[in-house]
Amino acid sequence: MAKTEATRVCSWNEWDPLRHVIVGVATDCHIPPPEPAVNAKVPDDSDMKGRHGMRPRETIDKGNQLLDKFADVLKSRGIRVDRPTPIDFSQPVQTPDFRTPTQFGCMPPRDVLLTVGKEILEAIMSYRCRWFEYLCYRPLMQRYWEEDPDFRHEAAPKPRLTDEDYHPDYLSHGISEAQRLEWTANKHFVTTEEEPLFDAADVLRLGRDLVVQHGFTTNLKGIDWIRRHFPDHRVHAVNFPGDPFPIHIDATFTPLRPGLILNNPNRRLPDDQRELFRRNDWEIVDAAPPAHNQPPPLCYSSVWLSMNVLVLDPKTVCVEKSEVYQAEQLDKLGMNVVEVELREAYAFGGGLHCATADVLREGEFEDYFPIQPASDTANL
Ligand code: DAV
Repeated sequence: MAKTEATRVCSWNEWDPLRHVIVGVATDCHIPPPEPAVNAKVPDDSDMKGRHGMRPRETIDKGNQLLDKFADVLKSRGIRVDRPTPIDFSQPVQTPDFRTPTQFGCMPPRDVLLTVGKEILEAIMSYRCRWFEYLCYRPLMQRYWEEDPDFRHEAAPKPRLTDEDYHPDYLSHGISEAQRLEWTANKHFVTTEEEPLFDAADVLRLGRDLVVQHGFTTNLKGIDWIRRHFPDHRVHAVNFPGDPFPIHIDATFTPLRPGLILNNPNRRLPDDQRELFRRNDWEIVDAAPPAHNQPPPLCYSSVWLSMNVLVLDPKTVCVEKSEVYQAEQLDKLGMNVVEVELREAYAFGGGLHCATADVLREGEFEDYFPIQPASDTANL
């Protein structure tokens, strides 16, 4: 899309041909200071434990270099790319309910911005350090609002994020993996049901159906909020019991095209939640293993960012360059693979899908699941 073409916001799913996208920026990214939701996510043996403040300068420079190159790859394929404007993340966040000494960053945009049709919705967010992150995207939102008369710019209600939002048993040290897996299986997550909470990256857009992960960053009230906010959609709550740190659905369940989804083999969708896909002949396949057995330094995401791919159209997918097994599998599944080097930017909060947020994909609002499961609302 040429720069002179008027801005149009519209994206209904994760696979239609991508025309316009936001790519995050690593500038001034901080390791957040301790707070309940962050403490629960960062593993005890992580090199991020006990550290906070601006991330090492050389990692920021390298991260920006890779993100710029990723943007160039997308531009060379005719996709318009916009970038957020970082605010000063060394500033504290103070509300009547909490104070945190510093903030987070503006990577990854996927966590904050949920594009559904002609709407971009600023998510609630469950980390105190990410409370003001939407400000980094406001220059773009304002521009889209001025240039596209059909664009709906929405913001979900800002949360209080008092201590009532977090279960105290997640805040102790030395929680075993077995304990975490038991809690996850019982849907006992760090966030409580005090108020609606969701991150945008817990939501998959599949046309008329939105599939939302219930986990650390999104609670049932948050899913109910999404359901009430999008009355023309059907909203399905899912959870993945094999994930000891369930934040964001996009390293767990990755749609590639109508009828085909990759699922993390360590975090399989439980049988009783597969009905929607089964009834409509969608195939759920195990993702290939990651190429690495450790995340890169100062990274709080798992090695499964291997499956955090960005679909450019139903036949084309961007895969991180070192993730050779994932690339091979996608090739076998009939996709053209575009390699993108981004591993050294993983520490900023994610891979290729996380690092982006949709503005425009071609295609219409479609119903890919005409046969709905009988028992669906049981999940909510
Ligand atoms: O597997 O650590 C990362 C998802 C980031 N958006 C994981 C989830």
